[in-house]
Amino acid sequence: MTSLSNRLNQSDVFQTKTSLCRSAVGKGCRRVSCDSSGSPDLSTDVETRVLVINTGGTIGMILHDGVLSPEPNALVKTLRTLPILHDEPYAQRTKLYEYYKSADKTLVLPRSKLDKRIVYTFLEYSPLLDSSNMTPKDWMTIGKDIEKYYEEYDGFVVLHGTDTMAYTASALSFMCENLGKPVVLTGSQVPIFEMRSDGRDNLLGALLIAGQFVIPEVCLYFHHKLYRGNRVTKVDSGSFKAFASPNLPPLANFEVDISINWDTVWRPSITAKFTVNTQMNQNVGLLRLFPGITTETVKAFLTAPMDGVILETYGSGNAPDNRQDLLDEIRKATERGLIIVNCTQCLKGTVTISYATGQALSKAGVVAGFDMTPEAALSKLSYVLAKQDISKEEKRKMLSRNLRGEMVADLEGAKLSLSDSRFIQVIARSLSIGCKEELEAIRNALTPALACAAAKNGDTEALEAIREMGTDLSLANYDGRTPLHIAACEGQVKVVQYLLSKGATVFVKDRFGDTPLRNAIHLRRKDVVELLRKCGAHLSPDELQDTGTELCRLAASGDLEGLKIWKLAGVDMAMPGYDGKKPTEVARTWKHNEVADFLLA
Ligand code: ASN
Repeated sequence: MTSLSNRLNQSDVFQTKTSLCRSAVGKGCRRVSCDSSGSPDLSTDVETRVLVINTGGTIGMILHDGVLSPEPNALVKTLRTLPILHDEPYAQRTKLYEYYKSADKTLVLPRSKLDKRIVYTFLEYSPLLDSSNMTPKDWMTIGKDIEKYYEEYDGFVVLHGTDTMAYTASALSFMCENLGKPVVLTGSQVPIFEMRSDGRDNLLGALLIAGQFVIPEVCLYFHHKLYRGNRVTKVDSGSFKAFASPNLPPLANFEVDISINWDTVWRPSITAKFTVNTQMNQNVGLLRLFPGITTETVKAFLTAPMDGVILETYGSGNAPDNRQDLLDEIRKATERGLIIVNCTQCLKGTVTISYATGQALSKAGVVAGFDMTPEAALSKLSYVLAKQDISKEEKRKMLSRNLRGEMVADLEGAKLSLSDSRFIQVIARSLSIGCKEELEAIRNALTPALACAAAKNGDTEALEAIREMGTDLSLANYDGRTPLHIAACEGQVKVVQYLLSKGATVFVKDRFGDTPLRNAIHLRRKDVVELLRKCGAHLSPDELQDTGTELCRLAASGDLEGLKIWKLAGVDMAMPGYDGKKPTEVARTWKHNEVADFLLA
């Protein structure tokens, strides 16, 4: 690793490297080594990058004539003056602004407990919106920006008003298909410019998540808790604790320590690249039942252009079964092809068919929405209905399936509990351990090491047994290396395939800053590189730092096979080396014409 002082002395090398890092909302990431006085190599800060998309909301509002409204270009200026949210001495010492070329939009947090430096860059929308003014078009803009900058950042924070944040979070969770990085929505109840504001804490928490933990979900961070985005609802307009997630415990709690509930983190179970699907059907609506609702109201609501309706019912999904008029309207609508999803009006709980009143709706063709929030149900309906290539019946099936952890369907939840695991029981017995917390502690201590060993040996059966204990197969060992790192190094293709199909994250970096893809490239595991790429793996800007030089080295030695692997990994083969020369030029100089032709092709 190059020390900062070395790098600064070699200004030409520095220039070459900065050319990797483009302007405004830009590319690039560094590893910087220096202590607070600027001496080299006493400690190492790994920088991670977060893109902060500012859409508006109270967090950046200012009082004008007695009312709050969003203030353009104010947030970054204020944050720059707050040491807890920006370390200006570090920025100066490490020439941060020269490196990222976006001085006016880039800030850096003080070093975190995990020795990370989170460098964050703002992308501010214009106009900034109160979230009450937001529409699906704004969700699409956010989704598209996440897609556009996906490879340049380790995570994303979306600053948003609280009023409709639960809708945006739900919609983004469906739009983002095969998400592999954290997207964290946050905002505040009081503007960040005021003395007593929750905005500073909320922004800091969201940045710490997005910059340090590979939680591949659209989440919402508020008042010391990280929630799954499609599980939240705004419950209090006058409290800092504005959100609740009634049917799912938080993904993380920020107390003295940050504790992540890894078992709850949602992971996609198919191997495909990240994409953003912005097609949403807007002919959807929410109809809340109430005693005495008239047939005319129901009929009017269920007519064209409506394509789908969330019916908010009583208790565990009940509607009056003594109102044949209502049930007839509902049945006629579903027979016409309208999709109706049953969600409960209760804040907590699920739709079941334990009552005759609930069964009446399912007989009328209504799909059970189980424990979805109305916000999640509405955006899921909008997302599913917009799909062009599937039939009505498939859409109905899709709606009753869990797509992004938005619900627990009745047949799910068959997961083995920790106490069902024979393996853990044997260990627990020999250690005379009985209580749940102690069992969990053993599991957490043992399983990462066991899973890594199984990955090395190509033992997918053992991995499956470990997974059945309820263990997250993305957990890392003492070196921050996950089973996927190990399998990638060893070229265990079957294991890689298995892990990816179980949602193992491709973006986790070990303590040397390396992803499984980087490991596979170095050890020339062609099949593994291919598989990882299929899942959307890419080298981070940090990992790409010295790639040009590596390509030139391979070109100089005529190592065609080595170069092919880098190409397979999606790397730009024209990246210059430390001296600005491109690999093709180097290959020609050394008369490796076949290599030069390959590089040009
Ligand atoms: N009206 C604001 C908004 O949703 C409320 C807030 O952010 N606290 O934009």
